[in-house]
Amino acid sequence: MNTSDKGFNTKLIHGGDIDDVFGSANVPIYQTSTFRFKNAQHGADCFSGKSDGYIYTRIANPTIRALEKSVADLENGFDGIATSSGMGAISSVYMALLGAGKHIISSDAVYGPARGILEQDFSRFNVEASFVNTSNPENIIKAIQPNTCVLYIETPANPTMNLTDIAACAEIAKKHNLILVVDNTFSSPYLQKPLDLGADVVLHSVTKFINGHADIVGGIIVAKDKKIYKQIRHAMVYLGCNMDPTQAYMTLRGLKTLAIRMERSQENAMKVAEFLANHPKVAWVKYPGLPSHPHHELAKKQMKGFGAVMSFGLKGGYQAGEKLMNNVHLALLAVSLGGVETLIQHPASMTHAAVSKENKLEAGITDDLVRFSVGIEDIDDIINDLKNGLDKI
Ligand code: LCS
Repeated sequence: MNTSDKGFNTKLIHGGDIDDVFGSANVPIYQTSTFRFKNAQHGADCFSGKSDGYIYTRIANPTIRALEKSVADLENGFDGIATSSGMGAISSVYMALLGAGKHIISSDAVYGPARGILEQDFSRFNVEASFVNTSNPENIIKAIQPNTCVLYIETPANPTMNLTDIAACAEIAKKHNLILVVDNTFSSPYLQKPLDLGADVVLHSVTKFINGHADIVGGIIVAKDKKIYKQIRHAMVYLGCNMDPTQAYMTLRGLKTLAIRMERSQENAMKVAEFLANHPKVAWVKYPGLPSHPHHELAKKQMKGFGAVMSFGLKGGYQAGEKLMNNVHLALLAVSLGGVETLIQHPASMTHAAVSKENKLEAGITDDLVRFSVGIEDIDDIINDLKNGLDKI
């Protein structure tokens, strides 16, 4: 079904439909590496582009295409490119858009390896990178060089929960001829649509909210126009970080409930944030839904809701945080986020361990920062779990 004129929930349920031979209600898993050609001419036509038949799963596969088209429709983009992981999406975008002698400006607070791959790997190919606090657009303008070609932002950012004004970045990018890439993992297309705000490329770790069930790792990229889409697809296919058909099937299944999961988890998150903010042992809470968040007004402007992730610090610093993490039982002490289950972790020693101490502090990833991703369990149980953990400190 063509769902381009339908509502968000209808797109979630029917966006992945394909016209398969047996009329199955769900997209089948085409678990095949290769596809038979009708004859030699058909094979040649598939390779030359005269026919759009499938060739080989690293290049394209019907189950994966269903997910790609579905998410592209949700993000209002030209087309999508599914990848083996969120880092596969980021690497493909960097490989496609950067080159020797080029410069990229990135938010300083981004998922650790998204920064690490620029500092440790792309730097070896003479790609320059500047990491700035993109919450203040002035910092971006100051960092622009004649060779800058990409502006990469993550909003809300992992794990500081800082927001960046996407429309303001789009204006800067347009003026200075930069490609604006937005990591939309923390919001999902349900809460935020970067392409509508002027971004050129949006990407996700679908491991998080899009799949939502902590049972696969995956990524996706959606480009606004055909030229950039083709550039990134080429890089993904040549790097070989394609998604697997079963991963795509699992993601399509999780995607169907994205809106209702997000609604429930952000409703819980608001209550958790208020509970923490009023707790005597808590020093600070950063959740875009709290009026105390420095970018609360921006959150109201560019997001449809405040999401389900927050960071906080305890008055007893890291030691108190460590005690809390060891004394919660419903919240799993685990990295990742955006699933139906509540998770707690310590970014400075876990997800962002590879970022240097100096860079962590500059980006606001302090040692006391605990990250909390709120699931869809009963709110009383989540709060009681935190309450019991805090009582042990
Ligand atoms: N972008 C963001 C914002 C992320 O949080 C992550 C992973 C990625 C990209 C990379 O995606 P992946 O390759 O893992 O699918 N964030 C993680 C986290 O905070 N804990 O574990 C992984």
